Amino acid sequence: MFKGQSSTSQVFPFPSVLNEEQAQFLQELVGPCSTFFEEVNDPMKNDTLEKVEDHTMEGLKEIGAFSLQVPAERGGVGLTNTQYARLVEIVGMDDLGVGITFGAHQSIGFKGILLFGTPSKKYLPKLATGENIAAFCLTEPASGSDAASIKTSAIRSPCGQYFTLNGSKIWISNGGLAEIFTVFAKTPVMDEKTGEMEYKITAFNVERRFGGVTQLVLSFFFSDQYIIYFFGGGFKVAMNILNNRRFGMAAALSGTMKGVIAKAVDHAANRTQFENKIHNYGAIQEKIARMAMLQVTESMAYMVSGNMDSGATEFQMEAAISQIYASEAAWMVTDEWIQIMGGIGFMKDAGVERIMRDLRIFRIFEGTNDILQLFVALNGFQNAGNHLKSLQKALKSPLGNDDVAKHARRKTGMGIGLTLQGTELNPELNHSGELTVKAIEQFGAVIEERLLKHGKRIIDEQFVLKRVADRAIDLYAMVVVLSRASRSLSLGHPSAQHEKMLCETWCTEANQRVMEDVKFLRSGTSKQIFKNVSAAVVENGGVVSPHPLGF
Ligand code: MYA
Repeated sequence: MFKGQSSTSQVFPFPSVLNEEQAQFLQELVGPCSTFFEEVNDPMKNDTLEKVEDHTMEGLKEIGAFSLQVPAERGGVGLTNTQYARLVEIVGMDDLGVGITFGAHQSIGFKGILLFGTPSKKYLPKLATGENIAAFCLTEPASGSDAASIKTSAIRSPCGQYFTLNGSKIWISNGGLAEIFTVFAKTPVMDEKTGEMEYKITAFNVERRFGGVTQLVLSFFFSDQYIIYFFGGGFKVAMNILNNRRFGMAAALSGTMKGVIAKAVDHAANRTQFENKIHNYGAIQEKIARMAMLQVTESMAYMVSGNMDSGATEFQMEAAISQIYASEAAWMVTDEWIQIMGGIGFMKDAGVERIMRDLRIFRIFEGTNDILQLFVALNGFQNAGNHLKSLQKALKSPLGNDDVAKHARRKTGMGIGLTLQGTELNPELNHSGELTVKAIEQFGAVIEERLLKHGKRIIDEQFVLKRVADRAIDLYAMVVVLSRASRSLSLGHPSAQHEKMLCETWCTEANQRVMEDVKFLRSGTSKQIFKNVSAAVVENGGVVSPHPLGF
């Protein structure tokens, strides 16, 4: 996309990765899992207690909910990413609070052990049964978004056998319950090139029983037999743990949205005002239709998990996109639910308030959406930048060079002949496919222009980066819903025409957003206004303009 090209092998056809046995196993789990959440879990009660009720925790452990992705031979349920996504949808529909408790345990708490640990039997059996709970300790009081700036130190003992960790970690989900911590700390490491000592991040497994854990402050003393991660490579370990689980957030939130939409529709179908059920009014209809369009989230979750199951290793951008999109969409859908319910929706007993409160953190934790937007945009620019280097070379001897010809055509707003023909795009969606490739071409053109203008300094252009990320999300969503709707049309699903409508509407609107932002990015004017206004407000310590009436 960032190169203005379409490379569709990972998105067409929509990944359907479960074999018969896996699909059957999943079916067997879905029923009991749904029943458990309907009959045992009480979200309101958990909320009042500010913890998951004990009997629910025990029940979750019994059904294996604490080891969903631990391989069966290591004591877990052994789910693929796609199977996991389906189950966490059920959790997200019922109670995000429970999702956070068991998500913090397995999707980040001990994910590092699963992904990078030696296959020892030391931790996993007890973590898999939920007898031991795990927590992920990265963030510190002075290190939030800037994760590489952590200060917690790990100093090796003179005998070389032990490490002492000192530092403070905050916002540790399950911090009070956990027995096993994945702790990120800086260790002095010799740089092989310069021969100088540098402080680099290493990930450590720490057990509470080592002692030295007080609230907020860690001070451990432990033997190095517990280090399982590459020395000095801990930053990437942290990032990869987060990359690996972002689709899970999208899946859980897709479940939340489905639950929310059902409740909003129930209200709209039964509430009468002005002598008519309110779902008959255009204003409500548009809200419901927009809520339904957010099935994009579901499609993204299964696209990313399917790609991961097929062995893709470079999915960090897609994973970040799915997290940003899902958390924004779920917030929007829930806000509209309140709006449809009116005053009743605002009251605690309606249950929306709890969901909204739980949802709010999803736009912040595991990387704020603002940081993830920068991540998506900068990665895309970096990728396009490598391509641009060869283009710049080619521009010096342009004759007969295909890339140069394409560059010239795009510059003048002409198409370069991108097409989704030849993929498994269903012909009924040809028009939406056209809108998508046109948007990709123009997006690629503007990326190239910005790179030529800013070069490496693009990193400082956050106004540009934010817009680029938003439009990259739109483009990815277009391709994903095209792929999903194509699959439904081709298989003759009963909902295929409905999915086609959603897809067409999404593609039309997303194309308009891309084209508008392409114009905006080319104009390059507004950012100075934002800078000036913000600088004045900050300097003034608040609103600058006096009261309009002078009092
Ligand atoms: S945990 C805390 C979450 N905290 C964060 O996410 C911190 C956000 N910050 C960052 O991600 C990084 O600091 C950023 C980079 C991105 C800003 N994948 O120079 P760099 C590589 C792979 O860009 P920086 C929490 O909230 C990069 O290519 N590689 O670094 C728990 C480069 O490599 P090289 C990556 O400018 C909440 C190198 O690293 C990635 O310092 C509880 C340096 O990069 C990446 N993503 O900052 C949740 N990023 O040197 C409960 C960078 O080779 C669970 N790199 O070029 C909830 C579950 C609910 C769901 C329910 C389920 C049931």
